[in-house]
Amino acid sequence: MSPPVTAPARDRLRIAIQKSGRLADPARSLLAACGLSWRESRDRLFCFGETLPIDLLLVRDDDIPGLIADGVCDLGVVGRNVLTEAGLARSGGGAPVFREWRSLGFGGCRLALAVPDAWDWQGAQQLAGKRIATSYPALLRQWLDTQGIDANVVLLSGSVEIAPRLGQADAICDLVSSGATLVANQLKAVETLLESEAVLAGPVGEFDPVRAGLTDLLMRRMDGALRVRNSKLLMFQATRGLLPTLLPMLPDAEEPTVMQIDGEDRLALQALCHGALTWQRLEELKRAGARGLMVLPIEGMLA
Ligand code: PRT
Ligand code: ZN
Repeated sequence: MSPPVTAPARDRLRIAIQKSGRLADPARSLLAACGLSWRESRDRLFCFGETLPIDLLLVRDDDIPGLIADGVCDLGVVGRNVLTEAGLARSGGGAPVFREWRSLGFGGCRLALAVPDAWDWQGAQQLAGKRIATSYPALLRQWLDTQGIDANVVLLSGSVEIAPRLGQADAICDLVSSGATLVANQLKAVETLLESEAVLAGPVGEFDPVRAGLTDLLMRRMDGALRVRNSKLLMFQATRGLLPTLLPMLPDAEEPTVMQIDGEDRLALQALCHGALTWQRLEELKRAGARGLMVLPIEGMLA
């Protein structure tokens, strides 16, 4: 029996992100918010980690699952749509190949089945014997199987939405975010196959101790960065009697820190708010008796 193949021990972690495209900037900003900084190679394909031994490889998003599966990269920021399609294609529906470490909250879209506006959609059985154009053949075949439908999958690498007008297909299965592309092509979404967003992905297997330690550190920082991304610290003063009115008005707030001032019932409060602290909300709080309202940005958080 041949020995198991394991990735060679490396003392640096390597993360693949999209070089350019929808996920490139948000992926970099998130990693920078985790305290990483890099020195870029001249060809702008490799970024050497300076603050931590965590390097970036800048590639096409479609290449990221393969780079992870082959052990060239340890982690990658990629759309769930791309990761799931590649996972199904590699595993044939068997044991999973990839692990989603975190959902990252950007790059949101859905993989949808769309048909011409003129169709009176009654359900999936209408697709029997029809041609469906897609760049996601494995996800589409899996969905068709669960529906018990025999249809022809037409593989296209781009411009899927014009396939029905060109007579290449009867329906399509493609990513939708605002829906404007479907409308422009006289199509309508009728089924959702997958809800997607950018994820931090890795292999299902374990890392060696050094990379496992770096991954743990990165996850802790990323959880903090994801948590505070849209959060603000609200500071204000109020009398104790007003708390039952004021606290429910705080947008998606954590339990506030309350400090007594003046030895009386006058309090200073600070609350971490995850919801939007609009001018309107601040004015409402002031009308309800809050004083000295101050909103502060949050740089980082470690639970
Ligand atoms: O060069 P590279 O291969 O790296 O980039 P790419 O052109 O393949 O990818 P890119 O940057 O377009 O998308 C990267 C990832 O962003 C995708 O894999 C998704 O996870 C995510 N994402 C989010 C989207 C969309 N929203 C999206 N709307 N990817 C593509 N679209 C396309 C869709 O294919 C369709 O053509 O936008 C059109 C529909 O948009 P609406 O707003 O009209 O519905
Ligand atoms: Zn791509």
